[in-house]
Amino acid sequence: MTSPVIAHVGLGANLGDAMDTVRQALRALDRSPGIALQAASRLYRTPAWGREDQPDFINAVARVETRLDPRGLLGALLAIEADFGRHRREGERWGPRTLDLDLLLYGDAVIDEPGLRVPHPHLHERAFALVPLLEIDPGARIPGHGNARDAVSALEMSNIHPL
Ligand code: PH2
Ligand code: MG
Ligand code: MG
Repeated sequence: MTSPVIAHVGLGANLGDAMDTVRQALRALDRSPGIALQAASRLYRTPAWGREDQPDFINAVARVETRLDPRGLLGALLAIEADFGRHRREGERWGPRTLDLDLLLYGDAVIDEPGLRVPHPHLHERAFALVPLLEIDPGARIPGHGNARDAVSALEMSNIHPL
């Protein structure tokens, strides 16, 4: 436990009823001890990034206030993923998932530890995360990369559709 910090969480799903899953996951985040939901973006339909042979994703970004330290917050995110029936398997990198919760930003912290990298190492190159992030926080900064607004301007955004 620490004094309250603002963190941003990316939500993604592309198996089952992905819209319902993301909406329920936002509520689950807010109910999770030590985490208060401050703002949530709209839901977006986005083409799969990294591995294109899979269904479109539903993505959103949440701003939370948390008293958990980064490890504690990550643990809470993994627990919510598991509650939604996500089973991690070998070799599933960038593959389809019932629910993915990614720690995108934790205040202005820069962390590079096994299993915990903040800012999320791909945030600055993913329009599916940057567009919803900018919707709720137009001035967002990515430590080590500058303004989120500048990062997104280099990316294809025309296929990121709010629902
Ligand atoms: N997540 C990935 C890999 N590719 N593509 C989109 N559009 N949205 C995602 O959330 C996503 C992805 C790995 O977590
Ligand atoms: Mg992810
Ligand atoms: Mg993840």
